Amino acid sequence: MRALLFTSGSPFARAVRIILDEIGLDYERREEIGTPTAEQRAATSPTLQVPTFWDGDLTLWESGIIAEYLMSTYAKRPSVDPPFSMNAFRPDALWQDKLIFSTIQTFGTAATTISQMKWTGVAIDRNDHLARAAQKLIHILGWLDAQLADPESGFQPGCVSMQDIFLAAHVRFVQARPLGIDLELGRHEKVAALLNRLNQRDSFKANPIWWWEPGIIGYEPDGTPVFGGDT
Ligand SMILES: N[C@@H](CCC(=O)N[C@@H](CS)C(=O)NCC(=O)O)C(=O)O
Repeated sequence: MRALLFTSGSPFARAVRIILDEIGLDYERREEIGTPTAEQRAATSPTLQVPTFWDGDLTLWESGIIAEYLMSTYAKRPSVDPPFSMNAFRPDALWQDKLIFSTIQTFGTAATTISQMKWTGVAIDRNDHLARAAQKLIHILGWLDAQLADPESGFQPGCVSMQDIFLAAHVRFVQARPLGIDLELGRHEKVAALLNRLNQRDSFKANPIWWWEPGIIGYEPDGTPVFGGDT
């Protein structure tokens, strides 16, 4: 049994779904609609977060761990140009790749914290820590842009890396919500070019991120939001 628990909007889970497609693995999609109780979430992970992944007897949470597991366990790579990397972290650039990945995950944590706080009543302009988190996003993007060799390369030149995929998932998450954050992608041309290329891949098209704001309860097949409920 292979299965993934996720919410439609989670950028961490979206990156894992894209990686599952890049590797060509079938899995049961356990998509969560609505907000489960803490006890319900605790049944699948002590962090109370998604994604959680099951593969046979193994249960994993933390999206980076799931991605690393998938890449090191499954060697199959469908032929796509450029190919999906064989390595989560290249042996000859181990610490560089790890540092870039951790920094990208810090970007994702800052972005999802801003989002969760906004929908629970605290916007960026009302809280100094959230304002700092928004500044962090811009600084991280600037640093990541400087790590890319040129506008044609990702973080592992010659292939698509998990670093590329997670960054794209996090940036597109910020852009798909009314958070009041301008990521100034025009100032980060190498990142912008990378994200535009990734948008063309089948794995990204099969796992789209759609606009979300309070009141949206679902989507038409083309991504048009369906409004309902009382929020
Ligand atoms: N470090 C975790 C972060 C996952 C995460 O933040 N998931 C969010 C959805 S995007 C979540 O489940 N939030 C609910 C909560 O934190 O209570 C990972 O990489 O999997």
